[in-house]
Amino acid sequence: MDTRKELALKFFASQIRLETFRQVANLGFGHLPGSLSVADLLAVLYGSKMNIRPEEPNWPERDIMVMSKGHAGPAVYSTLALKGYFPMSWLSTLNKPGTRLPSHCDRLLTPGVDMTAGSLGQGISAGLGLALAQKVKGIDAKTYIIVGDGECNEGEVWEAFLFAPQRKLDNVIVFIDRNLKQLDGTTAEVLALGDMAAKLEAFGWHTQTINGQDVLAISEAIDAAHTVKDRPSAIVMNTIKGAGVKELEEMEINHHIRLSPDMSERGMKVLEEAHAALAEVLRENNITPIPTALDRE
Ligand SMILES: Cc1ncc(C[n+]2csc(CCOP(=O)(O)OP(=O)(O)O)c2C)c(N)n1
Ligand SMILES: [Mg+2]
Repeated sequence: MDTRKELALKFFASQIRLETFRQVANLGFGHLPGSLSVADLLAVLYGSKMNIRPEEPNWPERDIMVMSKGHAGPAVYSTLALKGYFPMSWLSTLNKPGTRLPSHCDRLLTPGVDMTAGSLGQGISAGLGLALAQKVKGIDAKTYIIVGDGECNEGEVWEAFLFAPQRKLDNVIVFIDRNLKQLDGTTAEVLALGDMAAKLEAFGWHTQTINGQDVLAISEAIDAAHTVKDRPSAIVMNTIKGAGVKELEEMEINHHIRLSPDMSERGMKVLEEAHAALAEVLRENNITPIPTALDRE
């Protein structure tokens, strides 16, 4: 991938961060840090990899994305709104009565959400079922599944880790968001996972370990995974819970947070400045941003 594409993806990721922060700040509380750690991955998937039709969310031949750590809904909604699945104005309804954007992803409520999740462990299993269905139906498409590291404490996840190699699901990439934190502590304290890549390798997966905040590394790892035949791929992404907003990154317990008006203002300022700086780099280098719904507003 050339530098120009990388910068366009960085810009898209920063837009996703900004809209994600805005949604949660508007509500006043939510799973913001765990949403920010996957912003770069969502930017790469929806900005350059996935074969999708936002105007036809249920197109049978689409690539599928399952946010198994369903509490990262706000990051998914920002991405989907920017891609044009539904109006940007829905973002201000996050988790409010009557909303179509609940705190956790729900496929029956939100256009573009391929699988309901929130009860940790279930999304990966359901996602592998969707990937198997693609194979059975002869659909040449991919399934991307995003799993939390704390989520990997669920036994069901390990059942899924056994299932995918057995079925040779080479249309699947599972991303492990290795931000080292759980709900009320570090993953090491709660139930240590050890070397996830080595464990998955032993289970028969093709594995890679990357910096999950680096759009170039993410893009290259996905391309490498797509060359693998007859076995599923896992990408362990070393990430930071709260990535992009130092104040959130540095909070010790930062799973579900309450945002004071001051914190909201400080966070928005940081993200807006970062976004404006990237916009300037794009302008100076005559780089076309990834098209989003904001272009039409
Ligand atoms: C089956 C189940 N048990 C417990 C919870 C409560 N819970 C919600 S998020 C969370 C921690 C998840 O940690 P991780 O997967 O690492 O998420 P991230 O750090 O990416 O936010 C827990 C225990 C749940 N949603 N589902
Ligand atoms: Mg975690």
